[in-house]
Amino acid sequence: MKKKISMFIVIIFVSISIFTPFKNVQASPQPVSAIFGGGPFYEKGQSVMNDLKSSGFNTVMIWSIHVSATGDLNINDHEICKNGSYVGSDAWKAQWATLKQAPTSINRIEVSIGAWGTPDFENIRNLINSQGTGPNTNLYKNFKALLEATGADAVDYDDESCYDVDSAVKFGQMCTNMGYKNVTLCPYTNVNFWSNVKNKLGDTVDRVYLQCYAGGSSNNPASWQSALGMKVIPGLWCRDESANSVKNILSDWNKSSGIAGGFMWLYDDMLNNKLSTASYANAINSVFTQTPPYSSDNLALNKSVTANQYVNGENPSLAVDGSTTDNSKWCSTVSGPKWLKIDLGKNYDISRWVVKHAGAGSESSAWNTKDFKLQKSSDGINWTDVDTVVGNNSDITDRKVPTFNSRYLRLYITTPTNTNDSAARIYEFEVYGK
Ligand SMILES: [Ca+2]
Repeated sequence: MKKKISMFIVIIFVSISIFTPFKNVQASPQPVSAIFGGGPFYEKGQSVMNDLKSSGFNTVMIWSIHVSATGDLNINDHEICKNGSYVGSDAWKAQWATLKQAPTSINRIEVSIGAWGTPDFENIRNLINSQGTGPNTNLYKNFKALLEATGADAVDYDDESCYDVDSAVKFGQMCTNMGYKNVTLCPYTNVNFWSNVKNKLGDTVDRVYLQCYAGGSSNNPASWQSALGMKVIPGLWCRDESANSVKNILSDWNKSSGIAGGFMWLYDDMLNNKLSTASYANAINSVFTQTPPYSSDNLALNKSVTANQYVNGENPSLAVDGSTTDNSKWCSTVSGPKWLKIDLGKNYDISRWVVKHAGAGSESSAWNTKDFKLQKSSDGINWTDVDTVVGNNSDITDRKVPTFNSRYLRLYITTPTNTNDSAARIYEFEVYGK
């Protein structure tokens, strides 16, 4: 069958608890890095399997499984299941079976059904309407044989034309009843159809692969996530995007709306153009392993601030005014600990704090604050240490901390300088969330 370029894949993650509203659950499965491939997955032998195993992708999607009017199955042009039996190459079956064998990055295999311009889902609809989904039907027996031959974890729907909810749901139930663990969706348009299928199949649908290339190039993952009530895995085409641009695009989507992974379309093109499979897998994986970017919003800026003491003209508000010039600092000369307390006005998630000392304001770096800590409080009265700095002599302290939630913060200084000078000089105190 002729391979068409436009396609979708959707995968949905299972909520870890059906009793918790989905948006709050955010089951935390491994971020998905998936690759779709066609002919080479069947035709090119063990070297392709070895390439996939060492790529860094964790999911392999064999595309496309075609369904004939009688329910027999092809992988692209190759007949693979007929009259209820596997009739494909034995060598391929053995090669394919190595995909999940250690050492490998692959832990999931899916069989992706359909493509642009092929009547696979129309044939599924017609067969189910005329014969049902019983274990003696040719459709059932062939998909069972396909499951045994491929070890697939899920069936993926790349329906681009039929869009019949009833048969799509019955087909999914048939597949999970025979042993496929999940159904995944691969849309590029018609969100209402996919939303209906997802709702009717429930947690069976654990992934949505959203086509964001070709016909789906204008898709916004956030709007699909909102419509489907689950995170999606956006896909990009290696013909259009370098590995670096894949990383940047997915990273932007992940920052703005949080996505469940990414997928690449299409292995065949990578092979033909000598693109590195691993470089694309790394690009996707790096989006989810890098330190989450911090917001550029300084949550302390111009917030209500007090101190246990300050020098005339060098009041606490000068430590949160965003400036390090023109002596814009809080200075305290009280004996003993000196503190600066900020009321953020409400609770925030905080993961980074910054202090700009004397040297950052063009004073002597020897006056940089030496020993101090960040404290948090829920009532502004009782304090808990969050992070402690000892022996600092840098002009700027920039600390990342595990995310905590607080309204009140305190900079608590125990040794104000690296000399005998007893004055604390804080040009700016800043806090950031992710
Ligand atoms: Ca300042």
